[in-house]
Amino acid sequence: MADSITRQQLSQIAKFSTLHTRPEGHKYAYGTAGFRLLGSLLDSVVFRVGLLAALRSRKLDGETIGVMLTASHNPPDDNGVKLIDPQGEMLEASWETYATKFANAETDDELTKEYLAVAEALKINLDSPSNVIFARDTRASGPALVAALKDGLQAAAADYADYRILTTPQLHYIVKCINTRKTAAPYGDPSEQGYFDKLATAFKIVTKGKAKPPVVTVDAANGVGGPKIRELARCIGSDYLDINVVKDEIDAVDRLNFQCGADFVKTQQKLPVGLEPAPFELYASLDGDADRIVFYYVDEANKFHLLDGDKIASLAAMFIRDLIAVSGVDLQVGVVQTAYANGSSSKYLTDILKVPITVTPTGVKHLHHAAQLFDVGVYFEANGHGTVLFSNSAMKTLESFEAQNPGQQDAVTTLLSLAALINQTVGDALSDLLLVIAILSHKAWGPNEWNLTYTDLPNRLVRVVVKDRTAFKTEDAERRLVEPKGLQAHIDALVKKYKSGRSFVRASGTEDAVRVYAEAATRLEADELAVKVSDSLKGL
Ligand code: 16G
Ligand code: MG
Repeated sequence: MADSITRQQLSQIAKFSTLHTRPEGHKYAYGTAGFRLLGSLLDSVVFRVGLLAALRSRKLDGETIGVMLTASHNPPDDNGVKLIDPQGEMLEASWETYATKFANAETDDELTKEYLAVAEALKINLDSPSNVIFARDTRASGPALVAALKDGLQAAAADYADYRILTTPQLHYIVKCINTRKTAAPYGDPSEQGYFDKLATAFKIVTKGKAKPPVVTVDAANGVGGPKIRELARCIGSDYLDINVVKDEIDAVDRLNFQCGADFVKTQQKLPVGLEPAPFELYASLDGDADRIVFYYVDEANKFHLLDGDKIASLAAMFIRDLIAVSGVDLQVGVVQTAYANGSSSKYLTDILKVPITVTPTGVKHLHHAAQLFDVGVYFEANGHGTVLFSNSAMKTLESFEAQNPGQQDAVTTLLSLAALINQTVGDALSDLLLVIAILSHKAWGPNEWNLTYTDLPNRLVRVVVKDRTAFKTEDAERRLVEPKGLQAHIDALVKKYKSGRSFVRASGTEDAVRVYAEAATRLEADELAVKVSDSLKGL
């Protein structure tokens, strides 16, 4: 390692670090969603993430790494930061430990030591190129955190580019575009306009000659998704897409995710406050960084019906399965779910669509990796985060397929355009919105017809505070408890008493609590089962 370069970098890091001191006594952890907490506690963390991003790029021969500043669906005062790997995927898990170590280094001296230790352990040449790009959502704490990030990148001598305000999936897209630019399969133009154009072009091809898509009203959670959806709609044109955007006050910073947005609608199972829906029209809500979406509508009695991630996955799997059948290509579509997937959706996929299902633990990275094992892998968490992945070999099969008739050709063209329409890096509310609208247009369906594909079992989710959530150990993709001993047998006995009953308990990965999920044939029974299982945790 060139010693003078190393010394110079370490002294720069020490110097800049004094401008971004770590608040005393706070323990940071890089979790499934990166670092996420009050924006006012993140300055030193973001500075240090800049250092880590620089190292990560150097470790990967100068490939571009992304850094996204966002706290997604959290309240306005929170913020967060996460790293994006070169193919637009989430940071490799082994690096989460380094991120946590960097964030918790007590002194400047300890920080430079950690930096050097990682460089040495992974044989990283500190004199080699490093490329980082970053963006932020609309939160008030964003600009100051960008300044901290730039200091970190500068201290570590990385080249960087500021993409300003983007949705999280847009940044994932741009990272992948940059890193595939000179390969045989470039992902797209590495710019926001490139992103809009790619989606707009694909949407127009997929919906060509089909029924006029249903009008959709989108609640943008007063976040970054609002202006981006308008821009996207402008690129598509009003002849192809009829869209209203509401809850798009990005300047009213305290309204972000407040009484609206995907998380509010999904967890409260009700409309965003102030929305007055027309019966049987389609509505959707995004979260604060536009990587989640749920749909809904009201019927003639003004009853609310939620079309969540399970419903999106089922719709997409059905559509893609049918296209594959018509085209005659030899590809298999599969669906990845978690334990939270409604039992009716799993039954519909298995018994009616005859599509294979894999169940993984909660958390996007688990679903994403499992989906990569199918030719076409559909994954959605019930909360509305998800996408559809086309494997490289599936793309090759489709691209080289010689259709025997116009029907087959049509189906293959639609499948290829879907692969362009659907963000291949991460769940993307804008791309998922277009996917759903395109499918509804093909089927000439409104939200009610979509909802009728299967009926959700009533379900209840309960948060229970326990003495030690780490005492709750699970197996079988979190569906069964191994410890505390004996508890699973007790749950099994309770579940048996309910028609279509199912219940599981798992420790939350984001809060100090455990979660109880229960579903059963009727609302009353689902609630009762949830209460009984929760009661059995008393004293634990
Ligand atoms: C994180 C996960 C999300 C999961 C949630 C579960 C990512 C990017 N996010 O937000 O997928 O649904 O945790 O939270 O993986 P819980 O463990 O508290 O139930
Ligand atoms: Mg989000």
